[in-house]
Amino acid sequence: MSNSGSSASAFPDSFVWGAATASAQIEGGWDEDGRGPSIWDVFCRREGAVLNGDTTSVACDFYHRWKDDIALMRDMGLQAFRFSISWSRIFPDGTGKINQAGLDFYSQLVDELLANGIRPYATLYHWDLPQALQLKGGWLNREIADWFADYAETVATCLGDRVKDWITFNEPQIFLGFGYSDGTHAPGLTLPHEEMFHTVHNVNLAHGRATKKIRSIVENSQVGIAIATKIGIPADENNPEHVEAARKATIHPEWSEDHNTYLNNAWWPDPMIHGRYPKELEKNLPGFADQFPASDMEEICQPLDFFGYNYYFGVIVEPADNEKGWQALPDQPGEPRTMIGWPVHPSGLYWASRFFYDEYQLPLYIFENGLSSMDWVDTAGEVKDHQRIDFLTRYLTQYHRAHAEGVPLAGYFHWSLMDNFEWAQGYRERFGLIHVDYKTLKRTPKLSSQWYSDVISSNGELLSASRHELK
Ligand code: PNW
Repeated sequence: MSNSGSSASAFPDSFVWGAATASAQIEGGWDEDGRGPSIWDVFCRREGAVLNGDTTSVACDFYHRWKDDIALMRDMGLQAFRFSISWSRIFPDGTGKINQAGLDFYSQLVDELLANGIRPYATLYHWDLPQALQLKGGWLNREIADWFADYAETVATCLGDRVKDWITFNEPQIFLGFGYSDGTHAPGLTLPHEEMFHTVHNVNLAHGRATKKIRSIVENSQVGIAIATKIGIPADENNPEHVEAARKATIHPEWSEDHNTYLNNAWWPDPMIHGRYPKELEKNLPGFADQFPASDMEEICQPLDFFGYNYYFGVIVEPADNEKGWQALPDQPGEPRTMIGWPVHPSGLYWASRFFYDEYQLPLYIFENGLSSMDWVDTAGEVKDHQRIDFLTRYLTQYHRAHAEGVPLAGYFHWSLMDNFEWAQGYRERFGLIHVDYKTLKRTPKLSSQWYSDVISSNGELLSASRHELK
């Protein structure tokens, strides 16, 4: 297959290099300029909900420091910045009256990004639902599809002349699976499957209606999603049966009694892109999908421009003589793990890209990839995060492998631009290219940000210089 990059070791010419963040994780300013509370502002004040009682109140103070942070992005040579919009900054009550100061904040942010040559990618929903809407049932209430579409319309009308790249939802798997099923994320609910699938369906409907609005308002829009992933990685990649077992583990949902049911990839993209739910829904909740008007699926299934996914680690699998046709291999003693405890699985980026492209036939973006590491400012005043550089070298090399085999790759966004509020883990985990001292809010670009800058300016060619035994 052809390789459209300028050289065999580069990424495609049109490839976009960026870094990602989310409003609740970086902004702070939680009650400033008319903003209403989100479910995370409420949840983090609940005793025992977040490690050390950490809160979203100040976070990285991006709400006040965004200009300086954009200067750091420019110095790093970032081509794109993925940020999310805080719904309750725009609609303090979730619906109804618009808070102009909230719109102005994002409008100025976008202007400053563009003035610095950085392409804005806006995520409409990265988990911080207005608390006022939670009190009306949140994602359980079918009306949320219209609330979300109205919010999307307002934001697209304000920013759409300058923002062309739109992501409706970030990781429905996690905000529903953790937030509504196992209760470890906001709003902390533990609903049974019969109720959970209403939240699944309402997110899908909200996505469809918002996508239609964005397309009608924004000229030359690019719209898609960013899903979380559970990726099957073949134990023996030279064995085609292992590859097929891994494909099944990646594409077909598993059903279990707990929130793991929602970690599967297909519940959202199957209806959004194929216009149908996976057959496992009918099998486990017979008749569930029939209760909705047939027109729902037409609304959900809108043309999309890209398939975005976030990847951190996968599951190593082999074929098995069971109903699903595969089984996971046990953890290996002493296998590499990041600070948060996740294993290091670079080749999942290659397999995910292949499997998702085969299944959904859309150009791919990685909207998040990275690690939390044991980063601190050393006695020389620097953060020498060699492990991040090694981790990213391995993962990006596997992403490039998919490109070399002809899978259309649109871009890569590092998670995250800077250390930030890692949800229930509070500020303990550091995922950034830039270190943040939460006492002083001082930023220190880590060694990896210089390295990433060189990767970007060489369009990935730099990676091949250190490519050895990278699997
Ligand atoms: C993503 N898992 O969450 C989110 O999109 C980010 O906001 C977050 O900071 C980042 O990844 C790092 O956690 C995830 O358990 C949460 O596999 C949990 C999982 C994956 C992603």
